[in-house]
Amino acid sequence: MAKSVLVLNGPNLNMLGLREPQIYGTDTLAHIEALVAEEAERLGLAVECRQSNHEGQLIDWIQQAHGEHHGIIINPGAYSHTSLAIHDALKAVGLPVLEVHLSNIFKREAFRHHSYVSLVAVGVICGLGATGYRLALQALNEKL
Ligand code: CA2
Repeated sequence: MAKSVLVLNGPNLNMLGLREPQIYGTDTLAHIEALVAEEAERLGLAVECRQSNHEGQLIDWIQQAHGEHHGIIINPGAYSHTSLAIHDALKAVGLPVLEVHLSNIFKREAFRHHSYVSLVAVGVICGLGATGYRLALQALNEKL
């Protein structure tokens, strides 16, 4: 059976392509999810993409990934820098996690330089836009 990957996007990422293209590019979230689906098919992986603006919803999906998915790719958005609860949920679920950021968070404000999620991630990809999700799928595929 195909290994399954859960791809989570956090708050405001539903706005992609609509605002701040100089930071986040012109791709919409739907376009990024289509690229992810295409790459997953090429790799022979099953994939499920979800986005929420709510911390608790993201945590529920992370918990439910147990027994359902084999790995998680997450762009936690601003929760990267604030959410100990998402950190704890990812740690508890025990699946390999790849963290993705569209922008290079290290070239931006100091408050974006720390991520609670990075502490529980196998790896972090940032600054490569939509390509980051494709690379994360490839990296996770090698881990699974
Ligand atoms: O670079 C990333 O992918 C971020 O996770 C994006 C978050 C930001 O808080 C992180 O520091 C880095 C923000 C997502 C906001 O997305 C928007 C997209 C279009 C218009 C407005 C916001």
